[in-house]
Amino acid sequence: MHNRKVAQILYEVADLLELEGVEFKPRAYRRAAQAVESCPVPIEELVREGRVTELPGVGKSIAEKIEEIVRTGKLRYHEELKKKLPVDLYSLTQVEGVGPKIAKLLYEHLGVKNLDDLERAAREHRIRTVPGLGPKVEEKILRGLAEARKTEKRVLLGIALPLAENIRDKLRESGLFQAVEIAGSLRRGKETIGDIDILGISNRPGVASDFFARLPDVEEVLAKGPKKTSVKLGDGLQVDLRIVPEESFGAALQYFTGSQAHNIRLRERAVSQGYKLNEYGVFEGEKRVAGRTEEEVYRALGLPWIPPELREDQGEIQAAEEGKLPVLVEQGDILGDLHVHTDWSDGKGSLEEMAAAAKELGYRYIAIVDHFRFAQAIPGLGPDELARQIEEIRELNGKLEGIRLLCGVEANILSDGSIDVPRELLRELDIVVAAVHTHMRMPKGEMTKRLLAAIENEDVDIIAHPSGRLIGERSAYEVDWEEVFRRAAKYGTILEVNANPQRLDLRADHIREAIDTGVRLALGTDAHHPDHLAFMRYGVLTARRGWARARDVVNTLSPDKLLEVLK
Ligand code: DGT
Ligand code: CA
Ligand code: CA
Repeated sequence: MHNRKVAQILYEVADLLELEGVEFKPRAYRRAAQAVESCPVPIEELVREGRVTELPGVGKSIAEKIEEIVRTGKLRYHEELKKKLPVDLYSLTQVEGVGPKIAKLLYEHLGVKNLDDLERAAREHRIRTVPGLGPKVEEKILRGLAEARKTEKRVLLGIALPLAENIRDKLRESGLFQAVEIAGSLRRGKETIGDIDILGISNRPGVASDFFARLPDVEEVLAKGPKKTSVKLGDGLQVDLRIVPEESFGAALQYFTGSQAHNIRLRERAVSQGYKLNEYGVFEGEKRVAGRTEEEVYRALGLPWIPPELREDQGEIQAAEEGKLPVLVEQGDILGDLHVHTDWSDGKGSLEEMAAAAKELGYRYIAIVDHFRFAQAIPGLGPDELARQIEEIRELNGKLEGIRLLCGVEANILSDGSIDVPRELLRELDIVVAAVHTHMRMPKGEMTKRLLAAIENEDVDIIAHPSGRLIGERSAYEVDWEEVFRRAAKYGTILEVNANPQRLDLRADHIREAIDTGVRLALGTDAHHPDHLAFMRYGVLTARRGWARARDVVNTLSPDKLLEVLK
């Protein structure tokens, strides 16, 4: 039972409960599903060790349900709920334009149970005949279907990267390779990964390929040869290992890192300069003039080395040519995490534990921004608790060495754009993060107004996960981004790059647009557990894909400078 499968059942329970008009519970199940999905250890292991409640957002009751799923492969509660709507709700709601309510309508009127049914109904123009739906909805669903088919089998960066690094390290340690590197979309830091590409140099390619094919994570060998071996891992992810000659390793690394669009552009450049470029090298006639390293390949084409995160044919080759490549922000530039939860709200670590974990990472500060409770049953601090937490943090800061906790809150942006935390409390805080957590399906104009109101609110420092998307799970709000970025720049409101692998929000192209408009960014992991602080790397990768430099990111500043900016 893989984590993903368990998460799917929990997501379905959330949707089914929502359809029944149940309050709060859907959110709890969704949070649990996310926690299971992004948990780096197999859920079976947690069940075996009785540690399921360590997952953020998982209390005793949902933990028991997770245990039942792992034990029996299903959940009675889920089966019971499903009787009223026996459809593949999980897959259907992956399609943009199809939420649980529409899925229910489509089932009741057209008998749509799965993606194939949905596709048929859309193509035959039957969706527009359903009361309440129309041609516009039908078109949106058709577009969403094409997109869903494409992303169906893609895996989150945060899942794929640790898996790939683990394989890479085992290959390196085997002593059978002179070099091993990760290539493909993973090296470019893309938010989702189709398959893992690994390149190696080996003077014993046969033995080396065998070793790879026999790694314990491998479930199935799809193809095996001295040059290329493809395998499938337990959770269905494919890994391609290519063994290439030393003299063309750089050219192969360049080629298999992609993107395809970048490669095509680079090849055109090579041709226009009288060269040939392929995965074996840069050639002048029959003579290889470069290929051993990537630097050599780019240099032969008159360019500096281009960071993989920029290789998307978005103007990077021209920037390289003009000597205008940005010096991208690096993990080492980040001096603190600006989005951290604790067990005061729905996190699993105490203030002390989160501080210790942050110190371990070499940080100088973290912002404690626990949820504010604006409605009952949503775990969060009330005004009195927040006031007490502020005192406790101040006291703790007196004792802690080498790390400083900033007092903050994650306030809710209500439907009218106002903030739910009382002003006099906001004034006590070092940092105020605000985010949308409810009423997410507002029309574009209203959602834009709502965000703008929060941006213009002088008490608000940072807008967290501005688009609200959950990759592969929930699409972003409809928002006029240009206007949001303009206003954020004008009012000096910082926008977050949420580093949680399921969010990566803002996303890369929005980051670039925001920076160009003059917006400053804050990187935060949204950690609900000490281990989550390590998500920062995904935020850094995403910021780099958005062409962000250290100076665009406020948490590269020293504690004093940061506090000045926040004032
Ligand atoms: P993915 O796996 O869908 O997340 O994305 P990539 O970029 O890893 O794509 P993949 O695994 O199909 O191929 C790895 C790289 O190899 C790709 O980024 C560029 C290069 N490549 C693959 N096929 C072609 C091709 O037909 N033409 C060119 N120019 N490059 C290719
Ligand atoms: Ca790939
Ligand atoms: Ca591949």
